[in-house]
Amino acid sequence: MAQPGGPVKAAFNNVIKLNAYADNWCMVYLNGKLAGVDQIEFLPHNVLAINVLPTYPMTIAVLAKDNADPKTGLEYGTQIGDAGFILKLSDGTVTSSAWKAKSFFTGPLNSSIASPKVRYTPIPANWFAPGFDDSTWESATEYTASRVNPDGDYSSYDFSGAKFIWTSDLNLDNTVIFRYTAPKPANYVKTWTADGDIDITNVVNEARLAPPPAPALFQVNSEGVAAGYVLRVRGAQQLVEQFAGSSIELGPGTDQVYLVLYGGNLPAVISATATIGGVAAEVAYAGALTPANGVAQFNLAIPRTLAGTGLAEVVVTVNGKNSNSVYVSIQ
Ligand SMILES: [Ca+2]
Ligand SMILES: [Ca+2]
Repeated sequence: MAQPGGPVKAAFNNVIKLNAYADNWCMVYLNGKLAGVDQIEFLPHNVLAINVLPTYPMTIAVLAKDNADPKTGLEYGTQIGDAGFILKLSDGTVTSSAWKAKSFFTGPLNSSIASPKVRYTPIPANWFAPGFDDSTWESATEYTASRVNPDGDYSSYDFSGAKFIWTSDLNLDNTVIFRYTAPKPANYVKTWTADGDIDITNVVNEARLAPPPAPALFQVNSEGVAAGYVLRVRGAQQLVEQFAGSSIELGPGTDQVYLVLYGGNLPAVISATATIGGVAAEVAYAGALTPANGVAQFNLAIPRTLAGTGLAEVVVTVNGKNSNSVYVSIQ
């Protein structure tokens, strides 16, 4: 029993159930923290069921993948597979068109099976964070259960009242992120006051789950194109520009142009240097994202001497260890 005036610990009856079903795979973040990952990389139909100690408002962010070859978007060689996602929390929160959706891997473009091409959009940092701006994303599209055709144990879990959702293209959009912030349910009263003392925000590095210590730079595709964006400081303005699939323009000499890159496997940063196209580039920032999730960000000032370089190799060096090489193109 709690002492009068002392901390009140959460009990098991404070826990709610989360059921998620993805055709074919998903991972779920709640309020910026990884809450659950489908353990099975590929099963045609599977349910992820987890216990949740809720905190409201609750930002739910889901990355879902359809079964699709990363190079062609096809499955089983020559087929275009369809997708679908549904989620319900026992507090009554359900998937619907009130959720946001965005595709980051689409293909085969124009449904061309004979000559399959795919399109990738870099997944933004902190897509899972409560404060992430998804205001420009499309609303999720609802699909009937008969269209998605869920199978297996699906019917033994409670999804009543929830809608199947995806983007507007159930066939070609293969990696989709959904976001929704659930308000505090009416009449909900939080009865516990002790949030605990455990800190698991850095458990990946702490438990040596990822192979440190070389920093890893994320890439958009198998050709090594860097994952990130360009931040252009022009007077009092800060302009964000995408560079995947295009060249970076350095612009007028008064612009300060930064390459913002994402990566992982970042140890505690004691020293950080970088080269772009073999030229030393100032590291304006090297560190973890907030909330911490094992993803690192590197802000590199692009030297103006690189104008006209074309394809340029980027390497960061943290505590004396070189990262893999990624590539950008500079006009
Ligand atoms: Ca598909
Ligand atoms: Ca599928």
